[in-house]
Amino acid sequence: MALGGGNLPNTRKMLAHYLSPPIPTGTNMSTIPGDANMDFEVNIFDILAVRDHIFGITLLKGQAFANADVAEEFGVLNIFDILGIRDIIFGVR
Ligand SMILES: [Ca+2]
Ligand SMILES: [Ca+2]
Repeated sequence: MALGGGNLPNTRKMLAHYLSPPIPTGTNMSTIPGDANMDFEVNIFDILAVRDHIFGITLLKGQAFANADVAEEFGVLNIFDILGIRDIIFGVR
């Protein structure tokens, strides 16, 4: 198979897209404390998301991590964040 020069521009375009994927704008991103799964609600599913993170099943990243990190120690997700989210759900904090 010859190297198809005609396909090159498209390949480069795809590569550029791969290297710099569109970054979601802040306008539609949840920053609600406790909203670990970024669906604009704080409920049991956020606790499950933090549990999955702690168990290494599905790691939370970026804003999801920041939302989930509601209790000390900050920068770390652990049982205290689960308790903190529970308190948010029950409205006691
Ligand atoms: Ca949520
Ligand atoms: Ca924490």
